[in-house]
Amino acid sequence: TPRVFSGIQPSGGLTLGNYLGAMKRFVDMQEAGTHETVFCMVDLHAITVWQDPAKLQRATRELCAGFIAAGIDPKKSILFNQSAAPEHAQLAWIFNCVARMGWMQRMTQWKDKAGKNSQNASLGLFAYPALMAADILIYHATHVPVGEDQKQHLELTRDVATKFNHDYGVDFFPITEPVIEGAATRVMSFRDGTKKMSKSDPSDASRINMTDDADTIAKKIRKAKTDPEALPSEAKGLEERPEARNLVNIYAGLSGLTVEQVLADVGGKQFSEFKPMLSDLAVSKLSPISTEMARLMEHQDEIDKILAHGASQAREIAAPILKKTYEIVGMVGA
Ligand code: AQP
Repeated sequence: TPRVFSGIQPSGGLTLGNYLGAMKRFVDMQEAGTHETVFCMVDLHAITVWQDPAKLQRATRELCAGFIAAGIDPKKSILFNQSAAPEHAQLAWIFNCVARMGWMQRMTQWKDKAGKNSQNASLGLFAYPALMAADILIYHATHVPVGEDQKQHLELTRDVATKFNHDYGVDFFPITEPVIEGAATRVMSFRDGTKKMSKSDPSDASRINMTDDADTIAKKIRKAKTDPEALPSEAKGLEERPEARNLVNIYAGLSGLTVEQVLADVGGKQFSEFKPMLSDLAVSKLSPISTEMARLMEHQDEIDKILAHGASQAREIAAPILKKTYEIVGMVGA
């Protein structure tokens, strides 16, 4: 069976962007049953920028709780944290030697996160996409569901696989397809419709956290930046209106309707009328998840057991692929 891999960083709490752009779609893929599904809390990626150790542990467990609360079933999907399967880091080293400096320098995430003082960024942040390629290719995953922001990294994953296969004269690593689908592949900040919603944005009002309560969700949506016009009745009318488009996309993502279907219903309404509708929908979809997350977080030992089991399942797939890679590369004792 073809295999799906995707990951989320435990670099803070989950946001609505992570949920709609990634997690909700992971659940759809698990339920479709057409692929073997492997989902990972990528803790090694998280430490490319400073993480307080105690907070990292908590965020990893909370992310695991989030996966389960959102509908990932550890009996149907492999669910684990990256560092518990050391094959990821081992393959990443090989890929560090395949990928080129110039490829990394072109990555917009590197440019955004390293900022002007890039000499002071970690070497790990620079090499991030090589580790991501390893995460995917250590499972020979063919499909990777992600948000729009990860598209460039997935192209690099394809470049790594192509160059490895070419350099060693093999047809070993698959050329992965990104799966970027749905109405909410790029959820934007509530304060700036041109910036993506992000867990590391210093402004809490810019995002909905999966752990926000109903009042907080309603308040953030009420205060979300908008323009003064009424909603259009066709998607075309959202083109020059990033904030309006964002809220409609979120509505579509949460309801499972298309943007056109949403606009057929709400076109002509003012935001004063649409925002409460969006709040009600968001609360009804997100509250059960946050309640379940909180319940699971009271059973840390169960979370740890699930993660340990997932890691052993993951390693069963990863170990032979790493062994074969070492053989191809010429490592004695592989
Ligand atoms: N705003 C978003 N809209 C749609 N999808 C999103 N994703 C993230 N933000 C949005 C998708 O979520 C998955 C996991 O992301 P990640 O945690 O690995 O890293 P990220 O993309 O860097 O997410 P954040 O929230 O912005 O984290 P920080 O602030 O730590 O960098 C990916 O599939 C991503 O596309």
